[in-house]
Amino acid sequence: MDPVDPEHPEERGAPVGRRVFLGTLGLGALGVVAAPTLQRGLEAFLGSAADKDPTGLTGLLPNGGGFRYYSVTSSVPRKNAATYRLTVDGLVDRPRRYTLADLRALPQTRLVRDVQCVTGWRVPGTPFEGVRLSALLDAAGVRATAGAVRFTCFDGAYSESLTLEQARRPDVLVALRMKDEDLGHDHGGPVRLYVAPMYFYKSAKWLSGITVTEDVRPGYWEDRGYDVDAWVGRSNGRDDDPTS
Ligand SMILES: Nc1nc2c(c(=O)[nH]1)N[C@H]1C(S)=C(S)[C@@H](COP(=O)(O)O)O[C@H]1N2
Ligand SMILES: [Mo]
Repeated sequence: MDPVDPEHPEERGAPVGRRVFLGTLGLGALGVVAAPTLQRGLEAFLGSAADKDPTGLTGLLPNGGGFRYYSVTSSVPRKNAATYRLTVDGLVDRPRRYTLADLRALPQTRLVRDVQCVTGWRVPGTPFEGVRLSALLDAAGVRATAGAVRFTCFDGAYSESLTLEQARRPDVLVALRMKDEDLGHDHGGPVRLYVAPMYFYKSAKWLSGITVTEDVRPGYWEDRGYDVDAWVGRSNGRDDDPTS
């Protein structure tokens, strides 16, 4: 069987393309040695190459922090402080709509934990900062019949969910910053979910909706086989060290 990254099913059945790709990558790595000033361009190349690397080998190269840039859609609209909105609705007494300025004005929590993707890559000690999801839920007034939270994204495709108990953990953030900088577009900015104790697919990028529901509704990847309860080291048949 091909070692296909399940997050990039479009690579399936293209083994020749992969060999060609790895050959190209080898030349790129030589370029770093020969001409360090090309590093920036190489990082940009590796950033996009990692998206298409089903072998995971790009993760071993100096590509600026070990993150991969994932999106299940081919393009995502850009949102900024003027255009971004986050809605909180569903089984709540006080539905709300937040601007970026609204979110920035709320108390911020900073956490430093490892990031672990279910496909294997891990990034040590990454600061995330934002508003505790529990604070937004409390502000909305969750009704007694509620049991879960569903997250939707302005890419128009991705979704995630948590039980209410998971959502209320203090290490679950509506994140505005990563690595002590405002969250950039590629990493899901201006606002993404950050679920520290779970595999990174739980941390929905380009977050636009928080809907309180009765039951957990499986998210995008969960519909395609990932575990709904995504604790790092205790799900998806993996034994990684916990992240939180
Ligand atoms: N909207 C959206 N959120 C997403 C994804 C995605 O494709 N779209 N991928 C998930 C997966 S599988 C991972 S590993 C992380 C990747 O985050 P990064 O691109 O900032 O490294 O985002 C998660 N959140
Ligand atoms: Mo992932």
